[in-house]
Amino acid sequence: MFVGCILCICVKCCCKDKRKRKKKKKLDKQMSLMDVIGSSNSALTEPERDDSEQDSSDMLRGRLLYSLEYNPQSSELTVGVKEAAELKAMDLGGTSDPYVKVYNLPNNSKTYETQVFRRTLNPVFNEHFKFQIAQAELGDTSLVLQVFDFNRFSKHDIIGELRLQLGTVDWNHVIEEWKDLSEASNFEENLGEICFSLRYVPTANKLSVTILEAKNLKRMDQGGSSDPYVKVQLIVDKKKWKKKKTSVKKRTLNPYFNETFSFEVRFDQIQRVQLVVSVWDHDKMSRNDSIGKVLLGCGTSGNQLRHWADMLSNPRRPIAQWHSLLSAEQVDSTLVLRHAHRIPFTNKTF
Ligand SMILES: [Ca+2]
Ligand SMILES: [Ca+2]
Repeated sequence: MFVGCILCICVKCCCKDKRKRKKKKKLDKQMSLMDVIGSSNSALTEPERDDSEQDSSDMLRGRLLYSLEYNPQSSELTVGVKEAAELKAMDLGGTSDPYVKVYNLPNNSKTYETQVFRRTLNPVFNEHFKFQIAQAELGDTSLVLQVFDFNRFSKHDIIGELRLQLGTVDWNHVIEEWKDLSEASNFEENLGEICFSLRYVPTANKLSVTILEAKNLKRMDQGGSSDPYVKVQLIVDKKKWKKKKTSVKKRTLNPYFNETFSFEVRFDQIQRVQLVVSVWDHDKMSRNDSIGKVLLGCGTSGNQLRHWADMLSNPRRPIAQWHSLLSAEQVDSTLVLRHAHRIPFTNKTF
């Protein structure tokens, strides 16, 4: 079943991009091979290389050996980053300086990094990282392992990544396996996270949004920093409605705001409201750049929908939550494509 789920994920990811068709073929082949040999989750499986792919060198990013273990008593996920093999050479001279970044989505409250190994394509990391994740949240969590090439004087290059949906994992065994790295989806690049609280008071027709803080924001300026501020916007029936802004925090990637904005939203409107929280980099000399956005309200899903629903089911109480920022294009496409995806609530809530 685990193998089947992995196959589904792989097929889903790969179908998105025609260029990845070859890769899909290869993964299918590997998966069916694993099926045939009946490899269990606990077994150390080493996928066979497919010779037909040797000529398309840009597809080969290398592979990673990782382990996963979950302790439900302590709600602790232990991720082992063991070793990588045949990594793609990113530097002149045919080598790389690899390290691995580990975090989980959507609640990436913690990002770990391994040590950097200089000039090798086959690093042995043997490092373990622990995350606190409640058992009930495992199903919605994806673990991201990204292999980077360290560069002293320029931006680090991403070599490849693994995205593991923890909901499909059989936790009865310790998992340890090799997987081929995929091309990193820059669609979901790490833009940073934002924490804000929502409070709805139906009797006062008041929606309050408190922008608390942000962290690990993307560097937008030459000096390696950003000047962040946050815009809060309400949208009703696809029409932009009301907008407020925080102050600008100079030269920081981890700003603290604690600024509250209140909007008048009637009880009959709250089901049709969408809230866009966007983080911007202020620039004195040029147009301000968008760092990332979060969309809440009807038509959203996962973590965003949960926060909105928590607010609705706890009237008068401020509910704070962290969110990963998404790219502006990603959020705008959701806005256009949204359906009337109503949040279930009952009158007894109010
Ligand atoms: Ca390098
Ligand atoms: Ca700036």
